[in-house]
Amino acid sequence: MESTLTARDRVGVQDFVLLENYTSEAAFIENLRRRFGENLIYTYIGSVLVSVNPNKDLEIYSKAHMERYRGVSFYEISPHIYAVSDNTYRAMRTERRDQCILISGESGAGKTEASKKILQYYATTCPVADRMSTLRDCLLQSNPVLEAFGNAKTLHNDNSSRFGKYMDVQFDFRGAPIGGHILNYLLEKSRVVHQNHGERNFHIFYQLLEGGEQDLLSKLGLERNAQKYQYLVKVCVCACVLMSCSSQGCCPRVSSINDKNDWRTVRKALTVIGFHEDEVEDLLNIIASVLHLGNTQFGEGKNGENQITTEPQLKYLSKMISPLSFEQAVAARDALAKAVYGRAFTWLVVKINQSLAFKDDVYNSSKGSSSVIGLLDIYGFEVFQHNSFEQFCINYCNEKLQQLFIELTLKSEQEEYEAEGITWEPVKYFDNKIICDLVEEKHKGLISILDEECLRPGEPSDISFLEKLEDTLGGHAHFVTHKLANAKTRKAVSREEFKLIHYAGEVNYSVNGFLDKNKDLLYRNLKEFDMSPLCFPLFDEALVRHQVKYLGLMENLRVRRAGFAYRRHYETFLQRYKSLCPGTWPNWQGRLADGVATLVQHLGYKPEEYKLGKTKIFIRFPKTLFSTEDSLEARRPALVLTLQTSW
Ligand code: AOV
Ligand code: MG
Repeated sequence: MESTLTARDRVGVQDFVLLENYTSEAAFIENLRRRFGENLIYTYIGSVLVSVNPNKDLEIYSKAHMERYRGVSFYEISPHIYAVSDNTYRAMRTERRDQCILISGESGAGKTEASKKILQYYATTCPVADRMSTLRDCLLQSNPVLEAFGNAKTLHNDNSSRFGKYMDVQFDFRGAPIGGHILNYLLEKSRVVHQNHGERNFHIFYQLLEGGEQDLLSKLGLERNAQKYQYLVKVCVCACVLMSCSSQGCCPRVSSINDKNDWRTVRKALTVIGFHEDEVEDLLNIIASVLHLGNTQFGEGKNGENQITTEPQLKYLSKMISPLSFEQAVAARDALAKAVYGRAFTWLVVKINQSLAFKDDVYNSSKGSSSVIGLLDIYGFEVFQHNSFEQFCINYCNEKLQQLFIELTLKSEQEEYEAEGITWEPVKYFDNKIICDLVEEKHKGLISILDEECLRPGEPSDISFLEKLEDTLGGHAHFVTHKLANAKTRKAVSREEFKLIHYAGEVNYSVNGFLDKNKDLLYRNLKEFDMSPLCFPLFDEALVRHQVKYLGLMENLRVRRAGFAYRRHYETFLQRYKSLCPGTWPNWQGRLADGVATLVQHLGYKPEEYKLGKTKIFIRFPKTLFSTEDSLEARRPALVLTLQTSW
């Protein structure tokens, strides 16, 4: 007994639902800390996986680990991202419904790593459909390529995603991956021409310069020295001066990044995905042209007009982006660099999607019977010293994701109990809809006001936009500006900023550049989601407490603790398990609810283990359903087919 207690004291509980003092935030954090101290980075809250970033390699992702989680019930084995992956996969197969894994957390918390682990799990453990083995490699190799072009070092994360990614993996009727599709959201293009001090441009620039063969660099007119390129190191004299940022990134070398090795990985990955040599050449030409563009400088001509004064750049630019005239390049160098890079990124995603696409001419038999697992990995909530339009978009995106999380785990859960007539003590939680509305409401939300200001005739400016915001949103509990603040808080917001009180904390946004940056954007709505791994960075108690609070984990736990792990429509439940009870087998003739009551009585369910609603049965503990599943499994005869041969 004593040793059991000691072990439990040491490693904590693997599901917060089992926490004795489940309403105490201190107990919640203590449990996380104990587990983290034992390198146990994963803990459940019911079907939600909470993950704490270890920031070191733990040996828990081997093929042997994957095998351990295959086909094993969620609660029989310690929590892991593989358990979520496997559970989602099995749900897709048994329920024949599309599934989605939603990953949320602050910048640097481990979302992208989690999404890669999930993909690796499927690539390793799923059966391989006929002639589809290359798809597996394409799925895996799409990551280093997209990260090279879409990730960068920021102050929060050396490999920060600067675009949102939603990936669908399509499976055939046997559960083999047969196709994939990537949707990319809002690449942070401004990074091409400007990075804050201590940050870098997209990885690919440094990879090419560090790892590219000498012949290749010569052909592209590049030198193997990042310091030579303004977009990688220049002293910044543009709008960011207003944000008191005195210099560009200035950190080509980062100890955690090996650009030379990464270059080799990316080069190989491009080939595996199916890029032809000439396509790779085109892509690298574009990357080089962006660097040349950055070095293009302007000088005054004889008649006072601006002229490009850097001839070598002109030579390469004219070769590489021939459809564009020099005049256009001169007029909008940075805008051009961003547009060129943005288009190259879009083209890259299109190409990857072509190689991942389900080719029904190759594999016709699964047509119409496939299912999909979606994987959402966005850029995490971020707060820098200076936040601009990019952070506004990123944080709004996280705000929406949080709303979805609330919707799935708190709101819909409680609404369902109510609709089914299950007795229930509602759990209060903070609904961030009020902040989403502040940003997105038609006509009076922040985005509408911004769009209107962009289209308004006359001379709209970032400051006139700020004034419109003050007129329309003044008085809103989550919106503050210098003018609107009281004497005590005024200092905390400058005259060119507005402050949003997000679910995850307060952020000051500088309006400088908002109008220009808004002009080339596209928003997309997110789709339905299901299971939810959440992630935290490094064990800093204050940081962890902050995230536990804003992610609503305590409320989530309370709902889970009081709630029911599983629910099934009477018909589905009866259909699946009726063979386990002579009273319901082969066909139940009466009311479905009575059939289910007969069945669970025969199975020996105790009254506290379940409740019967209007249309569904609610089962409190997963182990109850698992033991029923086990009984079903035990009844299934093993099938052995023998063939007679005549020779
Ligand atoms: P993010 O995706 O959540 O941030 P990442 O997944 O890129 O964060 O993780 C940041 C870094 O933390 C990684 O580069 C790893 O070094 C480390 N890390 C994360 N998860 C693990 C793990 N399970 N084991 C070991 N190290 C890990 V951002 O994209 O910035 O929002 O925009
Ligand atoms: Mg990421």
